Amino acid sequence: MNNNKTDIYNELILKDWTTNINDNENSLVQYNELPTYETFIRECLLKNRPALFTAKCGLMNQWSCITEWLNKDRTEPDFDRLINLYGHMTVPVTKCSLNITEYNTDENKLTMRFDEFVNLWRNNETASEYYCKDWHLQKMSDETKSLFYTIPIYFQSDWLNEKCLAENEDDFRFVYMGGNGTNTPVHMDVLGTYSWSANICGQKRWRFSKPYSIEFIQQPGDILFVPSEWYHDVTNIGYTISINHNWFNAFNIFRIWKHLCLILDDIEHRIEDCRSIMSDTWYEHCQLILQANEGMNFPSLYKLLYIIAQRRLKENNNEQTKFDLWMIDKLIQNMLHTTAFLHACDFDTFPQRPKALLKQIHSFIEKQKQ
Ligand SMILES: O=C(O)CCC(=O)C(=O)O
Repeated sequence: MNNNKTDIYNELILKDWTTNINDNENSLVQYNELPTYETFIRECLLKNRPALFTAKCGLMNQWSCITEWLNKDRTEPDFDRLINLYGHMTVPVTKCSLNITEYNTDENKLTMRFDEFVNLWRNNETASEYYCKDWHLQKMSDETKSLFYTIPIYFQSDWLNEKCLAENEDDFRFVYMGGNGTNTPVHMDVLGTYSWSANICGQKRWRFSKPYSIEFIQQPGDILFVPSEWYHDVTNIGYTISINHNWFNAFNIFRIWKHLCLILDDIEHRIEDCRSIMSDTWYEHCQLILQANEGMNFPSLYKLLYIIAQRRLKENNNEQTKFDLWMIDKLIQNMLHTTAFLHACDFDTFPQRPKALLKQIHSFIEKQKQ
């Protein structure tokens, strides 16, 4: 079944699908069998609603990390094998303790050799403290050509990682390994992105707290879709391994843009008093702070849109290509009406000026109509 084929894109373009989706679905969709991609779009992406693909869907059945990383009965990590495979690598580790509830503070972050981490992990069965997280293992493994999982179709349209891989930059594809009680405090994902989290072993207790409270346990073999801008915290139960991506695409790109605009507003307020002394460079300075805080600013978001657009323009025309280009067009037009974008960006330094890119997209779309 090619469940990627769908007419929904034309329908959304015709309706001029508004990007202001209200998060008014307060429950988790549970899939025990595979929905079509179109069903997932309608039930989750358009409604910004969380979904759990349970192990019954079999999305992870063929993943080699299950056979490579777990013991024979697939209940726990095969610690020795993991050390054999990755023991020499340096990994990011967070020291979890009950009195640190703030998300992503530097004071509890460290790095260590992976074999050192595994020994701490395996010897603290009941009360683990060290959580190996945000490990870019897939990117490192790409170099040795060993792919240990495949991305389910529902999450394949991913502009963020597509751009990072095309530009050979740090990506947003992570492996997490931790013991009982290790946790990630309440947060919203970086830039307001979506995430998906596939549980390889152990259990994870998820709590969504905003905009709605939902609590549930993710079992091994379950994959969770986390919508944009939903606050959540996660606690591991037992020896837990998971794979997780942050991502965005045509369905939440306006949320990313609005998120950047909101953070910029805040930055502008905070350094308003320097405005008169900095005059010309004040807008640029705000963008520098935005980039430092969020890992993205207006010029770098534009560059991402340019890269995705150029890749789509080279593709065979299909409905999804057209939809992606249509959304990029909408967003760039919106950016061109934003004062800070016009003031802070030197279009001469861009790989292509925004108006020229819009023209190229329009002529591609017109050509397809003929
Ligand atoms: O698994 C974790 O500890 C955190 C994962 C998470 O926050 C996410 O996938 O958005």
